Amino acid sequence: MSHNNQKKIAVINDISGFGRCSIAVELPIISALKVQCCPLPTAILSNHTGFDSFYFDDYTERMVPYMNEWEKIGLQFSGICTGFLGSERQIRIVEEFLAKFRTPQTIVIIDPVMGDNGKVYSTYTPQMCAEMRKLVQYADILTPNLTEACILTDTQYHNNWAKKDLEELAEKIADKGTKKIVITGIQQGKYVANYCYEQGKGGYLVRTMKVGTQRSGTGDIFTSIIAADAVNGVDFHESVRKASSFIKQCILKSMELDIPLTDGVCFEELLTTLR
Ligand code: PXL
Repeated sequence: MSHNNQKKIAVINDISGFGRCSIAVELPIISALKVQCCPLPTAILSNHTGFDSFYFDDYTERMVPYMNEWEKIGLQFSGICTGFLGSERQIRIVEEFLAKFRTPQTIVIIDPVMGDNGKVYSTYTPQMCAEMRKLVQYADILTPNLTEACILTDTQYHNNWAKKDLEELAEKIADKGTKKIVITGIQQGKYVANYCYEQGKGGYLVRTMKVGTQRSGTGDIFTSIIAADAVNGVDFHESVRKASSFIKQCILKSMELDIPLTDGVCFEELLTTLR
């Protein structure tokens, strides 16, 4: 008998009580893909920061004693997945977590949550961006959106990317050692594209027909599917296609139910179709 007989992913992210993002979507999505999800909270929010007002309770000081207990129990993780981080100190704690729990078999998935639509999030300082640039060096898989890919590489954000420019952007990130990268949310006319880059295989685009408007939390759904699939040994290309198509279905359902953009997507309606 062992705590480690089933695959587990540690997710280091915030808990937002409303708005369907971070741990609130990672738990159900990763579980639906038959992997045990173990959350380490970074902050507790009443609702995400995309609302005009929110209550924010920083969890930084509690993270170390929390993860020390996991070490005492002897937990081992097939995957470690990081998302929204609230301070420089927190990014360094994530590095400590990796030092304690990462094994040669562990897949580290980093979603460098820093901004969107060409802008850095209001809670993100230049020092945090610098610290995040260090953290991404530990990633086996990195899932930045286009804004974050630009921040990570000091590249000017714009909306008109040729494939060879995307390749250059991904290669700059891959130079730091990341094996697989998917740059999400690239607007291409009627399509929204993801640029995928796999070391040894090169780059390719996965495009889906654009539906509705961008909604919060979709990046967290995307990364959860990529993370669970990675520890399940699913091919990266197939996993990116699956995640994009699932999100598209979720957006369509959210439009049908007339859900506000801030509230994320009503993935619950489709969760049983995910496999
Ligand atoms: O989905 C990214 C995200 C996660 N967590 C919090 C956020 C956001 C994006 O706004 O505010 C608290």
